[in-house]
Amino acid sequence: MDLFSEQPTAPIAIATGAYWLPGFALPDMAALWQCVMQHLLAHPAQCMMTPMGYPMSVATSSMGEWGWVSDAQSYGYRAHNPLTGEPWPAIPPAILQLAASAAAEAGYSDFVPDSCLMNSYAPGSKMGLHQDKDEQDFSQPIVSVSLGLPATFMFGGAKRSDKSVRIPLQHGDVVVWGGASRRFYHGVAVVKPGEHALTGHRRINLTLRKAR
Ligand SMILES: O=C(O)CCC(=O)C(=O)O
Ligand SMILES: [Mn+2]
Repeated sequence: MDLFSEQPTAPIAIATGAYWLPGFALPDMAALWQCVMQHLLAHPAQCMMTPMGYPMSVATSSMGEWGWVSDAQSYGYRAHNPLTGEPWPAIPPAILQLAASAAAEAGYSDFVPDSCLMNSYAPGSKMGLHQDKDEQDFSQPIVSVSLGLPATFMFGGAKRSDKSVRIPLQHGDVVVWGGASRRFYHGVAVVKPGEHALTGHRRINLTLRKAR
């Protein structure tokens, strides 16, 4: 398998304003992976605590002006890594460019995220259905990039009980949602055991958002 040079295919609408872009990140994968690896060396992903008192299933780290964090008191955007007290490092240009071009491909021009959450899924981890609603400006879309192990992304509607479509995300796929579906429920089913030639025994997701 060639890890870097496979070609993307056309966007697929999964809901109003929401698109699956299979393979969109593949042409930029070498630069992207370099950024991810470098970042995780300095800011390892950690399973943060939730205010409910449980560790999150997914390990997280952040880049950008605002990092998404959770602790025993609350969750939301913070300018500093709680583990080091340092500001989060800037989002590298290669990732900003990928986010802007994926957003444009889905019809959202001029997307400039100020937050890049890095989710690291070991086999057995998952993310339950939730809305992304800690941001101030819902006119901006969300760009979500998948690396490594495959996963089933569930994308529902405005209500938790709405039926979800199940998207079989692969390494290099991007999902973009905004407009009418900006606050739609979504989640990730339990990641199955496996090994990916680039990421090893994990799936990594980059979620780019405009937090403030
Ligand atoms: O891992 C994914 O594909 C989705 C992540 C997500 O929804 C989030 O971090 O809010
Ligand atoms: Mn989310």
